[in-house]
Amino acid sequence: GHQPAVLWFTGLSGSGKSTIANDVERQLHALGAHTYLLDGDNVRHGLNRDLGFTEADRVENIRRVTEVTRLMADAGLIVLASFISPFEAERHAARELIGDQQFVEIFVDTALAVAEERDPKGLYKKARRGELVNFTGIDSPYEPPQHPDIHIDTSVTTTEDAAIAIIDYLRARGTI
Ligand code: GGZ
Repeated sequence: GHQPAVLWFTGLSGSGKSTIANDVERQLHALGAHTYLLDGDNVRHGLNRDLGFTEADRVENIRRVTEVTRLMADAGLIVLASFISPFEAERHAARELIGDQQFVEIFVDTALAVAEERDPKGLYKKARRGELVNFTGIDSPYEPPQHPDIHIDTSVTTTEDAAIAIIDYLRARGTI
């Protein structure tokens, strides 16, 4: 059987973390694993609708998400969490709560210039114009993980290869 786990994707807006997480989830399903993917789309419109993008609100966003991932892992799921999660302290707290055994930190490492060039929602453009404040990478910090379990350099790794590397890692760890 599969072991519960929390796959924690961190990276800039536009880094590709949700695309990779979706691909990993699809492959996990194909292997018969029970999964749930948490991201800004299904959390910030519901559970965390009271939160914005100040430092304090991001801290609280990640704190609540961390608690939810723990509940879901306790229920036996392989949880995929895809959030910018810009601060080292909250990612560390997530690892502490979930436990090293189940927590997998995946750094989707994309240069700011590349994420900004993609800009699928035009948010970077708005941030540069000053129409959106506290935007990660522009006027809000991103602290890169120093020791992620998996480091994906998107300048040399495709989405497909990244997903395969993550699946291989989970096999080697005995999660799947
Ligand atoms: C960063 C923002 C902001 C600001 C709206 N800064 O690329 P997206 O659009 O679809 O994903 C981003 C998402 C980030 O939410 P998270 O919950 O992952 O952030 S955090 O972990 O820091 O709490 C982006 C959109 O929300 N978005 N305003 N100011 N991203």
